[in-house]
Amino acid sequence: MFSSQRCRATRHPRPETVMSALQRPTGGLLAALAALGFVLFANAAGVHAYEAIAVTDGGTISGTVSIAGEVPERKPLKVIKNHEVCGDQVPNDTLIVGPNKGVRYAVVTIENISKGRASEIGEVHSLDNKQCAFSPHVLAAAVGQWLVLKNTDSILHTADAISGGTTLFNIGLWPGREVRRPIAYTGIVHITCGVHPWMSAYVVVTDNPYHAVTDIYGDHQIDDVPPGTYEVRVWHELLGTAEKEVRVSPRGRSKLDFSLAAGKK
Ligand SMILES: [Cu+2]
Repeated sequence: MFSSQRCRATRHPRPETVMSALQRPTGGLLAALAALGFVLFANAAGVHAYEAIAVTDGGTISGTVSIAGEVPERKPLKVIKNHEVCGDQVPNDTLIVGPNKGVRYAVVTIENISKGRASEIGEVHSLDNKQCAFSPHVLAAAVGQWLVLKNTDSILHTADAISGGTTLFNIGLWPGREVRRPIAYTGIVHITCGVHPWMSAYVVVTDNPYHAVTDIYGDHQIDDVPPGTYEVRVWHELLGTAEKEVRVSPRGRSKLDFSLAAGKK
């Protein structure tokens, strides 16, 4: 869902695909990590390499993701255990609609970008278990960064990651525990808690830094985009995906709005 057609085969790599990708010179470490269950997600970078360059005249893509038509009701999620910590219900983050029907937690990515600003290698993204919900509910990251799974609640949670039908890890998170995982592979990772079935989060991983998660207004912004024409995609866990072509001019600002229909997915 987050790669161009050309790269479709690498989107949710099967183990053998991963292994062939890991036969590159840098693959030894990744292969070892994968064998230990330490690698979050894989990108066959030899097939779809992203090249970091200096961007001096980049433009900005920004706009709003909104929901079309009637907004479906999303009831709070019912708590079925650990009421003493979780209460009787927790907020439903699967569809959050803000002012002017803006949609929170949609992820905007540039699909066909092969060159651009370097990602912040080593950047750490935190995914906390807080009041019986993952926080944040959705985050975007780039290959070469880290995911730190935390638990600030006083009860056991787990973080179980799956992508394209492949289990990436199952981690028991006792209170106060923090576990780091390298983000090595592109794709959409769904994370759930094995103890509390209502808990869910997504991590969208790209091989470049050009991604944005919408805020409560549905707003997104992607900066420092090299001039050119791009295919930009939005993804939302319930509203599905949409794509639009956008032209970015030197130091220009390209407006890009998406309207996603409820019930599409
Ligand atoms: Cu939990």
